[in-house]
Amino acid sequence: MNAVDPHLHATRTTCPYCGVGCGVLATPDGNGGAAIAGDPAHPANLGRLCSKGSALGETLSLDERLLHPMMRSDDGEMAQVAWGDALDHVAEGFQKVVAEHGPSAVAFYLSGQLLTEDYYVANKLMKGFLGSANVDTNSRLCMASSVAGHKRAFGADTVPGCYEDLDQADLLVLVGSNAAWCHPVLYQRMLANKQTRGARIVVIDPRRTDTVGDDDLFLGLKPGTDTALFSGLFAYLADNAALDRSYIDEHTSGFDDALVRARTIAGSVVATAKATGLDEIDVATFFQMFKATPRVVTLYSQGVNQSAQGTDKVNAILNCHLATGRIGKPGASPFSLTGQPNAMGGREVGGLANQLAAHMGFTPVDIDRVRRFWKAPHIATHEGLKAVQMFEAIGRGEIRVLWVMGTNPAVSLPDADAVRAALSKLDLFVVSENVRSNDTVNAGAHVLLPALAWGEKSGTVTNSERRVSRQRSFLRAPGEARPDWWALSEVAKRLGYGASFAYTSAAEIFREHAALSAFENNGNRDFDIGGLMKVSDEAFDTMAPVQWPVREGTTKPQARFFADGQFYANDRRARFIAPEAPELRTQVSIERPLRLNTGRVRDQWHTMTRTGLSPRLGQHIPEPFVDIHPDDAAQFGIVDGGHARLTTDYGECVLRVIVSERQQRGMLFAPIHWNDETAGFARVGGLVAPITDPFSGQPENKATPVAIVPAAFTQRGFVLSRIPLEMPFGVQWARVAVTGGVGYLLSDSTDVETWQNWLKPLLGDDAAEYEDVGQGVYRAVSFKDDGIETCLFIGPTEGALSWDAVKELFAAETVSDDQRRTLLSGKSADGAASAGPIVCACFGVGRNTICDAIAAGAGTAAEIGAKLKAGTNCGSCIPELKRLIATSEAEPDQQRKVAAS
Ligand SMILES: Nc1nc2c(c(=O)[nH]1)N[C@H]1C(S)=C(S)[C@@H](COP(=O)(O)OP(=O)(O)OC[C@H]3O[C@@H](n4cnc5c(=O)[nH]c(N)nc54)[C@H](O)[C@@H]3O)O[C@H]1N2
Ligand SMILES: Nc1nc2c(c(=O)[nH]1)N[C@H]1C(S)=C(S)[C@@H](COP(=O)(O)OP(=O)(O)OC[C@H]3O[C@@H](n4cnc5c(=O)[nH]c(N)nc54)[C@H](O)[C@@H]3O)O[C@H]1N2
Ligand code: SF4
Ligand SMILES: [Mo]
Repeated sequence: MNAVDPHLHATRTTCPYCGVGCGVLATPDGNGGAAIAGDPAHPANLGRLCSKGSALGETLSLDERLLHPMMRSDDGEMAQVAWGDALDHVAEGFQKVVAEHGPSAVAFYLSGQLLTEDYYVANKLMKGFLGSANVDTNSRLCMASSVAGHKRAFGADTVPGCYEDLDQADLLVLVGSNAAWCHPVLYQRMLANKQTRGARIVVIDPRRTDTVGDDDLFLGLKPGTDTALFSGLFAYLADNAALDRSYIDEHTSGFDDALVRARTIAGSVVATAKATGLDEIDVATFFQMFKATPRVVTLYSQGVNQSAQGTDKVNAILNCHLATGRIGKPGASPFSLTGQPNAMGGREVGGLANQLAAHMGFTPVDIDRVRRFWKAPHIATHEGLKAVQMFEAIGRGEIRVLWVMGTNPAVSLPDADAVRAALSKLDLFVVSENVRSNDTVNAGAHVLLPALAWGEKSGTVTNSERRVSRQRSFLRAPGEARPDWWALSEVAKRLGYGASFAYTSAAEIFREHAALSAFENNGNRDFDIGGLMKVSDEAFDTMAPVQWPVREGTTKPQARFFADGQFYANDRRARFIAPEAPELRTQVSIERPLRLNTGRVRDQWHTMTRTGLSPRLGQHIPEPFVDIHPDDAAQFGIVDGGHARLTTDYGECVLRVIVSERQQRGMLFAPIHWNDETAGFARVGGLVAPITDPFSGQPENKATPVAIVPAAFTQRGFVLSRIPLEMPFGVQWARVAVTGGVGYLLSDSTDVETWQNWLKPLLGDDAAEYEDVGQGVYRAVSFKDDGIETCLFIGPTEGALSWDAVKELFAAETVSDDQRRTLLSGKSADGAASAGPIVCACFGVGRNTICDAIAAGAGTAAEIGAKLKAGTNCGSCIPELKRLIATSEAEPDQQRKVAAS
């Protein structure tokens, strides 16, 4: 089943990160690693990969992996146990609590990073056999508002368009999407369209991100005001004869009411500008462009979904596309960009608490249909609790047993401190994981079940354009790791449901899932892959990426939905929705004068359990930070490069400061990635308000009222080590992978002696130390064999050394005598300047090298590319290259200063 021999030829598989769903060719090296390349035959990427995908080979180490089932004993220690014992314990726990407290006292919390087959089995077990719909997923934090918006408008959760639309559009509107960093391969596709066909790009985001190109229209609106912008657009289209009247009349309902509402929210360009904080001229330009361009794709992501009015934002966008009939046509469609590799697969199986299965809901007819198909003894008859409410119910003791699979809620849910506290109250807390340690595991898990990871697991995922692709194993299952579907099926057997969970392969589960999608479908449900329900094991193994629907008996592919106006409501019409006027549900105040926006950086993935292992990816942005506008920084006494303490009603953290004009006044931005495993005091999820959208239940992750004050530290430094180390308490630290080990960036206000005492047990016989007592500088290096084993550099914050030169020596296997002598100076032995922080992750090109090339005459990103290759693979760093060129023109010395900080 999972005893795959490592075959040394390339395996076609799919990237485990974002929803673009790029095809990957993985060639195992026979030692547990693999060479990674883009799959030229995969329609999502045609051979391209972004920095994260390219670095997948650096994330395959088993060092941090959970390889055996573990159980907490009575003395609180985790100990390895046999699979059978762990599974017995889990089954008994579920059985006992269901018997005593009913099925609503148990829950699963799943993930858009599971395979469809894992997801299907989990959903079937909980909703069909345990009798509860308490199955929710991190997709609640991600896609739920799009799902709810689609269902309200289309009668089904359908993504109408496909990636080819991005090549064919003349106008690409990105709303709340930083695609340059979060969907890089698709973003490159959009840029190619811009370059070859002249497509225009509009970016709607409170921050000027790297997604905004020089000649793009950037609408830096006030947070949460997207509904006003698209209401204004709707009214403008109506007032300027831009409607598709026949489409509206024949295929939709609710137009008049929705238009009346749009007019009350923002009935003119002037009113729209006022409601959004934008310039009238920019609003008018955008409206005019949208009106004049039939081929328009509006792409939206977390700036839309993660909002207390996310569903209304989605519908405000869909209204404009329905009103112009620009839906499901080549180059003309709304397009929800999905986050995770299998966000879509989760929706297909019904992994959300308010779905049943296969795009069916909790209507009597659907419940009966799914019950008969599954031969389910205890079918759930009503919706379960959505993520935020689920964890609140855990906190109140109403849910007593929880199985978490493939997600790290102690980091990623809002009000994450409360989540952690809730987890510690569970009677039984089961975690299926790839890693031995993360914030959720450490929040008091009773049972840990080792799951196969990417490269080992095998099944299917569905990307943003409804394309089902295979993830294939190319590495042997390590230790006792097993597929998630296997662990679920084993528990089901122990609960007495063996006959319904007798799966022996992912292919078998996939066939059942496909059969359910077609069961009594008759064209009434969009999700139908009945054409695949008889796929043989061999055909499943070689299955090429395929877009749904794949209806039985039809061979004609269907790339798009709804150009024909046939929707999925009973009357087959789409609905215009009248949204509420935008109004943030939290208020800023004197105590909390700013709003905290949160999101992603280019080279890290979520809670860093995988990208955090890649030295290449650790170089772009090595520590957590907060972006602040210069005027706000001045007002609150915050300095660039210093630290600041952020406080909300829910929690606190301390972050390094970046003062930037790209940030709008009144708002801060902090990345979500760092957590208690990878930093001290930087778990941003602890700050976020647990306010949710009334329709989707999705939390508003992007606008929590916050206070900021300076946090000054007297010392700054770093540690490089072959193995992870525990930092002294109270230190502000951030950990990233470096070549050959781990690196910690440190800030604190203790003294040199504290660090000397901390280091003492780590310094071996062969060590060199340097101390300048007057200056408060201490540097120490311990050697093993011919290389560096551990080193610590600490000194006053002012004038602190960069770690680049030392990192280069740490990476080398042997350090020469000359290098040893100069090491403690922080300079490289040959006196050459270091490459500086890496800008181009694909080719490892540093900022200093790039600045030298600019100084030597490279005046465009293309010229830098020709000289250094930087920016010529995934292209994600091109905006940064352009910025470096612009800054060096303005102020030639500025770059060196930045690089030295
Ligand atoms: N590098 C990287 N890529 C990823 C991921 C990752 O962790 N790292 N995660 C994947 C996942 S799961 C997801 S969901 C996607 C997310 O992809 P994106 O949605 O593109 O990423 P975010 O950074 O969360 O947020 C997008 C933007 O929304 C903006 N925003 C905030 N408030 C508002 C608002 O009120 N209106 C508008 N219009 N914009 C607003 C933010 O400023 C931010 O720039 O990325 C996927 N890709
Ligand atoms: N403030 C704020 N919070 C956010 C967001 C935001 O923008 N702002 N974004 C939200 C969004 S969109 C998302 S998607 C979430 C993501 O947040 P999470 O889902 O919590 O983050 P991950 O780090 O992806 O967690 C995945 C975990 O599953 C494990 N894993 C990976 N593959 C498998 C597998 O096959 N089986 C098993 N059993 N385990 C596996 C990994 O080791 C890791 O621990 O964060 C959400 N939280
Ligand atoms: S864009 Fe990057 S992260 Fe997303 S699927 Fe492609 S290679 Fe993976
Ligand atoms: Mo997501």
